[in-house]
Amino acid sequence: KKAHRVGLTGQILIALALGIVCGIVFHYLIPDSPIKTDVFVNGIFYFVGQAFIRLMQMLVVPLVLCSIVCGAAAIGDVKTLGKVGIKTLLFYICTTALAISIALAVGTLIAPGLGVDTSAIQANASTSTVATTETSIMDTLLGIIPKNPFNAIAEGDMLPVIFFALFVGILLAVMGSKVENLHRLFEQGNELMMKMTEVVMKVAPLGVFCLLANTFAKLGFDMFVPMLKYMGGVIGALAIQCFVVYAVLFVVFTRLNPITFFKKFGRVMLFAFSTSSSNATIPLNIETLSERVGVKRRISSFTIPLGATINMDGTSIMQGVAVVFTAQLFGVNLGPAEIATVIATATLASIGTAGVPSVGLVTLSMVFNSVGLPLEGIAMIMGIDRILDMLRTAVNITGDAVVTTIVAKQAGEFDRAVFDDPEAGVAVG
Ligand code: DAS
Repeated sequence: KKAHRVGLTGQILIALALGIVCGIVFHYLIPDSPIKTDVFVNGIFYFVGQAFIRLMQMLVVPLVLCSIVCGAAAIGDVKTLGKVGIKTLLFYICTTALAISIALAVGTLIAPGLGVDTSAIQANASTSTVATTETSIMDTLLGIIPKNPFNAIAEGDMLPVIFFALFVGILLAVMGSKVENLHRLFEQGNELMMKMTEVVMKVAPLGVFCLLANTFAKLGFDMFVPMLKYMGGVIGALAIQCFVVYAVLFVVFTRLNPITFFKKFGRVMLFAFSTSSSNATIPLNIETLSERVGVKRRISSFTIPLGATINMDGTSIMQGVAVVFTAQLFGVNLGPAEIATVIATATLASIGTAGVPSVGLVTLSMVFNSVGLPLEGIAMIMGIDRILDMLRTAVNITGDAVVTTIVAKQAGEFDRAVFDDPEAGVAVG
């Protein structure tokens, strides 16, 4: 399974490189002609690229609806863990809010999208719904409560859908056996949508190739610097979250040495990096925390699977930087209401979506829609997303493990001798 997954990642990375080379060749070496522009750049490349983006968009509403209902139902079970569960939830939500703030700050600081003439891409921007009306924060907050949830679902108006899904999920947990068939229905829907995401990602290499060939054929090398700055911004914010925020939280709340923790936990980060899947990393995460860090399974067996679904700090970092990058690229002004909407949508979306490869990209189109950002911005981001997905998944599961260690130590479910023993769990291999 792992070999297969790396295979898809490898294909996407090759498609990324070939797409850029092809776009550059078209831009600089092939003279303008109807064949070049109508058959290729605005023909095949544009069509296949947009078809791939629409496939990803098709997943958003059903995937987020089912996964947030299931995620909320899992939270609804938090009674079983009581105080520890509530504390875990608070840490998860605070670290995600911190992550987004860091991402928005880094994105604004590095300004990857400024100074690029994207008129060439915007020629097709007719499909983009750039935010025109300045919505007030009051209207934004009121808009979260749906007058008709089915209408919100039909229109893909995601904040009210998320609000309704959270409500349904928590009631499914509270009502228990009375609604077990409905609960099972959402769980099976969630399984189906995660499988559909996996299937759609199989055509990612073709989609990525065409998206990048189209973008670079239009913009040439002008697009290199913004793309590299975008990647630098995401990687920088991920590093701050992982090695500053988590290290500080670890020291403040456990009084233990964070370097010891990262040394023992490194193999889990590597596994998450290579699989791009938090879900796939759950077993190794729980085992490493138990055998090498000293966290009792009674705690981690609940907080790690929960974190893999509702705590995706790395994903929200990518989404925060991507929003700022695209707004800069297309000159969309994000007011306080838009920023609040982005933070709410990205946080709530990351609570819902399960940890499978590229799920952050699926919900990204939802975050863009919530503030009317043009989908052309996604084309650029989608091409290089696989590399960032590997890195942000490693950060996602590290956040889960740091919070779990803090909560376990404070609940007395922590074996200090294991943590202090450099040889602990090494034999486990
Ligand atoms: N790959 C997802 C995960 O497993 C993260 C993402 O797609 O953003 O956490």
